[in-house]
Amino acid sequence: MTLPGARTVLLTGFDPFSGDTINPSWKAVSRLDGDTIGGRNIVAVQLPTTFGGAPRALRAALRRHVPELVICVGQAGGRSALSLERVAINVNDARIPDNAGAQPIDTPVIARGPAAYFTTLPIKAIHADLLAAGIPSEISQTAGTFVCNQVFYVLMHALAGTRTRGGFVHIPFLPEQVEALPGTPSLDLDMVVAGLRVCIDTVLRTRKDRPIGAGATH
Ligand code: PCA
Repeated sequence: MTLPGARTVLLTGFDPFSGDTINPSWKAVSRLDGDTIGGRNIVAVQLPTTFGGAPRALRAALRRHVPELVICVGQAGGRSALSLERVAINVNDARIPDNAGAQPIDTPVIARGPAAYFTTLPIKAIHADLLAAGIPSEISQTAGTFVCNQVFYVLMHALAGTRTRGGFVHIPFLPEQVEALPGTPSLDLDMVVAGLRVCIDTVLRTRKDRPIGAGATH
């Protein structure tokens, strides 16, 4: 149920890429479309997994929904937890072609933009709340150099200097994607959706992040 006049939380997910037929990021965020969390309306928008199309679609969604909070979500096959991204970097370096066949190598996301942007989500508080809820979570120091990092960078560039908070969460494969990939981790869709609810709820309740150690030595 949408609340008339309530503020909006924008979630984005991607279409399938790299020959896959599903993308868990869209499956998860579309489940939350139309829900209310913390008195906010949740809107889910799908972005194409293309360097050319994703920034345009994201900017259009920001203009249309004027959100208070934005969480972009993408698949990170091989990871085993909700992966809370700390930093977006100003480089595209595609290991595989995107869905339009583009494969940029060492190009800036935004010419003359800063080298990087930090998330403005309280990722340590989210991490603690996810673990307390029994949902696997990790802090990630890199969102890669493919379309997800690009979208994360474009998001933070668009939000810079505004009061709207935003960030990026990578999620594992779903169990059905790893049936033929023994040893590859996966996470149930229900668990991912529950985790995204925790992310939103924690952001809305947290102004200043908690100083919880969750760094990496490499
Ligand atoms: N994951 C890719 C792009 C789309 C997606 O879901 C990435 O991590 O860049």
